[in-house]
Amino acid sequence: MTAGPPSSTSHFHTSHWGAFTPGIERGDVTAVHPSPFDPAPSPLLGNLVGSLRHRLRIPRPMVREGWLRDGPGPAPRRGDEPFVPVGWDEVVDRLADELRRVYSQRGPEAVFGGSYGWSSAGRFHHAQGQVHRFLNTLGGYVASVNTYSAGTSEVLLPHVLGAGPEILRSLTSWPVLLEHTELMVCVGGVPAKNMAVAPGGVTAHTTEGHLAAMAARGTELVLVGPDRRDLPAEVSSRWLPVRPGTDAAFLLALCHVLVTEGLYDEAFLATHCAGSDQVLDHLLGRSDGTPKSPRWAAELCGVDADAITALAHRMASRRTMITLTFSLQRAEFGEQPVWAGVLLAALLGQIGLPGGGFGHGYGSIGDNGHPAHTTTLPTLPQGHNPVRERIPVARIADMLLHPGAEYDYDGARRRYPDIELVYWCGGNPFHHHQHLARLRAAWRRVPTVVVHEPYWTPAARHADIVLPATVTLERDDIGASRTDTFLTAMHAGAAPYEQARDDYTAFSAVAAVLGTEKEYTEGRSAADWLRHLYDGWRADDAARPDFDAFWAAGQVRVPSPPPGVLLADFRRDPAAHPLATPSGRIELSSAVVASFGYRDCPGHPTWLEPVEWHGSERAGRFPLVLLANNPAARLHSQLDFGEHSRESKVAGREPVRIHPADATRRGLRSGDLVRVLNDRGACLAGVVVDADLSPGVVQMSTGAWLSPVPDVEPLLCAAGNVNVLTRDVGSSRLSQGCAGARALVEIEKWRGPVPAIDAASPPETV
Ligand code: PGD
Repeated sequence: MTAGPPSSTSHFHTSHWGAFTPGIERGDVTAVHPSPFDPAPSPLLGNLVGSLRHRLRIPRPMVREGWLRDGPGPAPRRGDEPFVPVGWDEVVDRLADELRRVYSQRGPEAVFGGSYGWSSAGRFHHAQGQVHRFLNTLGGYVASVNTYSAGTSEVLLPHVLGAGPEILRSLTSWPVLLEHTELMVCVGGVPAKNMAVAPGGVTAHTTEGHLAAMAARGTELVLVGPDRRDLPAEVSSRWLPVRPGTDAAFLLALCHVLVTEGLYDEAFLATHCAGSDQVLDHLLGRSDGTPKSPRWAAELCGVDADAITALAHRMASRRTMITLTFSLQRAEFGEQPVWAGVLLAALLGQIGLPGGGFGHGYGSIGDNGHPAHTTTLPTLPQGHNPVRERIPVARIADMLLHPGAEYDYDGARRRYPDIELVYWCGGNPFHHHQHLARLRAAWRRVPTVVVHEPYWTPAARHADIVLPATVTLERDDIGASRTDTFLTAMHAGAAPYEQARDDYTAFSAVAAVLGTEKEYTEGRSAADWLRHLYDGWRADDAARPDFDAFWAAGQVRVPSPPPGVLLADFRRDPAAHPLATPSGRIELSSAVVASFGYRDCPGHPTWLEPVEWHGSERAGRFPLVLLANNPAARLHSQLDFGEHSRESKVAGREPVRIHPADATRRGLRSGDLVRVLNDRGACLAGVVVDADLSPGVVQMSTGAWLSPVPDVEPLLCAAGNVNVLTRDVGSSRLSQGCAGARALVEIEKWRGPVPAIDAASPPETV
């Protein structure tokens, strides 16, 4: 990244991690100049340098050799076979033939088009929007619901608060926290690394500034979690290192103190909550004989009982915000800490007051805590999908492995569809999914896999038909997000690499062969669509500049809505503003959830012993709890080859952080190459000894590109993809969310010959 003024030839652009103007020479990015409006530009911008002409770009359409030879069918070597370069005309015809075959023989219920992924910023060339629109014109597809980010809460919170994602988008704003919050208890921290990123872009990164200002003003910030780095040391005043997976026990014990010492707000429970009796019985041990006292919790979570009691006293005596990160729910029984956090906030009686109550996702993503615009952003219409079948997003491997099998989801009994063709555009399942050996086996059962990608990611390598996509700097687009203060004219800065085409052009060509072009394009070119989408947005407010003025100016400012307080209206008048729960109130226990009879998600917050934690039998073999969380040096797996991401590697691999005592016990030093393993797989990693972690806990980020070492079982990844180690189970039968945040592992020094990272070079072509 370069500071200072951009060159005169460059135009504005934006990314999920910030707005910038690129310096481009000979078709590639040589420098990135952050937006002058950004007080804290993200170093992730540095990954863009050299990314347009990188050797991992896909130069032309490719078809897997075996698919070309044998046609569609299960492929035990998919992901290991060479590719054959073909021309656009040929690939379009072959793809159209295959789509025709599948739609006519098996119907749209046999096409999986969920195609989860962040792809790039830009409202029109939004890869998921494009693929969904395209498949809808063919008759529809099996979709996915919920996200890998917050899928567990997205299903739980409607039962508790009457809304899921909407609630997460209207958290109390940072300026309100700054003014009113006296104590902020950050369960899972407020990790700075995640705040650089927001879907659609953040022109001004302000969150870290807000945290620093809160600390300077005297707000007490307490980190509850096993990794000291999850709340910047400069701002946090206290660290309570709970054991991973035990947050629900810790939170219930705080509730226990409030109840047994009469420090809770009985009136708030009576006027704003439902189901208090059942949950109080549980807290006091009247229903199961075990009071959820600090002493009970201390045994489980490792935090001293007196420290828990003292924290409860402080919370009850001042304006307190309880924040809960998304990582808490990206785990087995992930509903419980979130529900327990809401219960704790309800007992304190500060929900809906400025600076009090709870927040979910501060620090999990850059735009949480910033008020969202109320107008609709320019959005490509996706058409109508007549297929009702949808899977919870993180159940993809189950679906492919067990067609026709039944599963539970949010009170319903469902059946997995039988998939003949997977279409992926703008995501990397071999990054975002868990237990990658299992996903690989599942993926190889599908007769045809189609992927659009700019780069030879693991997802592209595991496809049959690969269409080379442009990257965002190679096309014009409009950048906007629900909280960004600017709409950005994303000017193309370079010609498409080799034969790469944008997703819209690729889909239009296939649609032309299939006779659906008119429905797909509506007769518009990409440039026409930009103007059309912008004009639709402008129609909301006549004061907005016309398209040409916007395009020439590069950005138009979008005023932020005023700061808000979560559930303020409901607090003020619960009868006039009831929640969309059966009672109209906050459901501290839910008769609906209880009626499902799920042992892994009972009707009120409960601590449930995870299968993988320090206390489980399995810890005898794999004694370290691995935190598998989002990376600081890139967005997910994007541009892992970029400069900034590469600089973060240790011994050329993804770093693994380990406490000094655990390192000494294993004879490890910083810089050593190690194997991180369990019985699902293993990966190589570079050691970083770090006292900022609790003993017994190690941390590795997601996003290193899967690079299987040939002929090694179970799967060994040479690059350090942490999802070879995580468990592929739903968080519970209620939400079936992603449970990839933690796993039990062991670490040992790597003594053999050092395997090459195949993912760092393109696959073989013939
Ligand atoms: P990305 O790396 O962003 O990851 O998973 P996701 O699949 O979103 O993938 C986006 C892909 O789109 C990249 O390969 C990029 O090259 C491609 N792309 C970019 N622009 C275009 C374009 O214009 N067209 C096309 N066709 N492709 C394009 C993220 C997911 O991972 C998320 S959101 C979360 S929160 C989860 N987090 C965790 C976690 O904490 N722990 C574990 N163990 N696992 C996780 N997985 C989840």
